[in-house]
Amino acid sequence: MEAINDLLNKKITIGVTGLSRSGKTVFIGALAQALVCSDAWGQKRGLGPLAQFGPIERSQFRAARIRDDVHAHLPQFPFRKVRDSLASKKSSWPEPTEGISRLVLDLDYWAQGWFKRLRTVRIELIDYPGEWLVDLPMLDQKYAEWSEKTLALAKSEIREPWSSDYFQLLNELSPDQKFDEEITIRLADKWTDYLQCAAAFGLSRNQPGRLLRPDSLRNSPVLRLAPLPAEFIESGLGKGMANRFEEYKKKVIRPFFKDHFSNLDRQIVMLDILRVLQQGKPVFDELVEIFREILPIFNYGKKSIFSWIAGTKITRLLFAATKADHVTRGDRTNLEQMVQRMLALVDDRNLLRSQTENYGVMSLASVRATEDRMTIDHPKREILYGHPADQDQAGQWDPGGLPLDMPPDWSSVFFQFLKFEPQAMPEAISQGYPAINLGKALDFLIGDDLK
Ligand SMILES: Nc1nc2c(ncn2[C@@H]2O[C@H](COP(=O)(O)OP(=O)(O)OP(=O)(O)O)[C@@H](O)[C@H]2O)c(=O)[nH]1
Ligand SMILES: [Mg+2]
Repeated sequence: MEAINDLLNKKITIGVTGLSRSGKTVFIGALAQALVCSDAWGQKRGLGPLAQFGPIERSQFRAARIRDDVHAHLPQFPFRKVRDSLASKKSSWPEPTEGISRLVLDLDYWAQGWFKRLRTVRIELIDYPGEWLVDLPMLDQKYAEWSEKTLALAKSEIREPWSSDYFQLLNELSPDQKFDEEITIRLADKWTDYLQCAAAFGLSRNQPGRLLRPDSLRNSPVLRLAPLPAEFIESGLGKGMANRFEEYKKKVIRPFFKDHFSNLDRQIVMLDILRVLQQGKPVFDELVEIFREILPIFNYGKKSIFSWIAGTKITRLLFAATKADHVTRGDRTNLEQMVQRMLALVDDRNLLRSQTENYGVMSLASVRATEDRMTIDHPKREILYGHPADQDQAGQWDPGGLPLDMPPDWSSVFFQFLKFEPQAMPEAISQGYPAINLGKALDFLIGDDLK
């Protein structure tokens, strides 16, 4: 009977992406825990981690179940590990994850109508690295052109300290170098080291993205790829690398968009805009640039210049400004507006804004690590109470205010990004974690499907 129901039930695939450390794992872990524990909040409307999720507010939601048996042959999102680290006595943030993983949940709800009917919607949450999306512009380029652009970027003031070893290695090679796997391995390794440093600083234009997040392709020859200067392009090495570049497009980038991205029905993009602000102008500028390059892919496959790749099915696209518990309450609306304005800056062809029903921006804290407080002294100010990772204990902190201009006036930005430890959450195992806008985000993504 379950097998028949499985066939009949509606299925929604939700992509969860964002650059490394943007909050994908915490989001999926917190959302699944909140759904599984939703009965704890059944009688308390407007409260709990899923407040503002329509089906709960309307008392239509019944229960959620994790389905370990569906896609049992594919890597599963480490739900239990994430829960155990956050909900243990001494809670801690979950470990970084790599590559793609999924979590399937069945959501039971009472459908509206003349008589009460119990229905099920299956959601599949897919965690995949935003670094893979960054490869999209490579599809339109030839190896020589890509090399030229990528090396110019590597020489920029901010990136140059990390790329100098790579240029040093190039200096040791002759422009008529033969193709040799030993050399491609050394080049790709050095290029990867450089990309890792740039990514750790928060820079986002890191290609090829799979070198940072290889997942199942780790150690495969197709990833022995790095850019070469113009004088190498006609050499054996240059021709071999150009072939590898085409192979990378054919075997890595295209299959990702065709077989995976094209199957997503909804998409949430996690944006750690606070960290970007903290890191300053070069990091902000790169984020804007990369968004400009990849945004057309989200144009729901209609008039997208990339619709030939797959034609995406994505009908709802949410940009979430994560870690919203790092700013004071009054600044959370500013946080959303910052992302709105950044997207407006990028979306000059109005691809997104012409479809406002289907696209949204929200500030989000999937697991809230701070509390909102006011100072005792006059004039009273909003501040945060929490435990920064580099302090012995919890206390009150003023993170400063968010800039209101877009692009920000960098000379007057005063915002301090403190990394907070999660609070001890003994009730989380049965009630989920405290959150900001988690239910609202879920409502935007699937609220209308549970009516
Ligand atoms: N205060 C707070 N911190 C958060 C929140 N979400 C994520 N973080 C912080 O951001 C870090 C990264 O979060 P993850 O969810 O692991 O990020 P990710 O996108 O899965 O990162 P990768 O697995 O490296 O790709 C966490 O270890 C926390 O320090 C949140 O809602 N509130
Ligand atoms: Mg992760």
